[in-house]
Amino acid sequence: NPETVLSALADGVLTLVLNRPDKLNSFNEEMHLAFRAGLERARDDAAVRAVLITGSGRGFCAGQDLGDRDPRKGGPAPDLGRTLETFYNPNLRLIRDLEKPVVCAVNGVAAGAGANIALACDIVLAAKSARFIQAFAKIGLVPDAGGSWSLARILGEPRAKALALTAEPITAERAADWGMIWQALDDDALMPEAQTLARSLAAGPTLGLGLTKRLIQAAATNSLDAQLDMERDCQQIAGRSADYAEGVTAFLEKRKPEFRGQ
Ligand code: T3D
Repeated sequence: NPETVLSALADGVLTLVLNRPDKLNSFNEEMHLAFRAGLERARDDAAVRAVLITGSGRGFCAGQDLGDRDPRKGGPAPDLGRTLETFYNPNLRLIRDLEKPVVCAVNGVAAGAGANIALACDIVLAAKSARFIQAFAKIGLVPDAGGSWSLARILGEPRAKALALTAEPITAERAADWGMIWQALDDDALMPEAQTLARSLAAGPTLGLGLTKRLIQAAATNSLDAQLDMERDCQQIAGRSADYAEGVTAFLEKRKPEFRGQ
């Protein structure tokens, strides 16, 4: 069997490629676990300073492999609450909690949980030919993989409800116009741009970038007072980092900083 997630570390960037192209990279159990192993490596390996997630073939990810959910095979209805808790939710939490930037290059259709895994990443670039589909309503499910949370926060109720209730595809350009993603790019430009971005983030002040991610994510639920306290605490940590000392020294010496991620 080919590996369901290809993983390679270069220039501080751990690239994870969802790799079941004949099923539009939909998730089976093996792929969930391989994806988790990649995200855990990103968390645990200090040599990883940014992550780039993409898909192989013409799609990014079509969510859950519905072949594994075929009711015609008989047996009791699956406990999808359990499968979310066992397979999807740990991976979503790993992406959100990772104190390193996660770039997602959506190379083609992103449907169901595939769309929402993309939206959980920190910076999302998409090929202009890509589509985002909240496919759940087509099969009687509800948005998962954090989609009900992220869509409502990013888009507000009117657009979030319309996307989730109709399962209408939206283009990458519309997703960018609506603030769901950072940029829609010409198909040929997607991977070079995503790699350049990920490499530049990996060469950045990793500790400060991780704290920045933590702050922005906390802002949606914090009061201003709580957020000011949190900024104070994070800046205190960042201010003691070697990368801060290097950043200021490089500025004063009129040269490019060489951050080591510490
Ligand atoms: O179950 C749990 O644990 C709960 C969690 C659920 C999370 C979820 O993600 S639920 C939502 C599951 N996903 C979907 O409902 C999307 C299903 N796929 C589609 O609607 C379409 O494939 C797309 C709109 C994504 C793309 O359409 P198109 O026309 O570009 O491609 P296609 O021809 O439909 O698909 C190409 C192949 O991929 C095809 O196989 P074939 O006929 O060439 O052998 C198709 O069956 C396969 N494929 C696409 N999506 C899935 C899939 N196979 C299994 N599972 C899929 N999700």
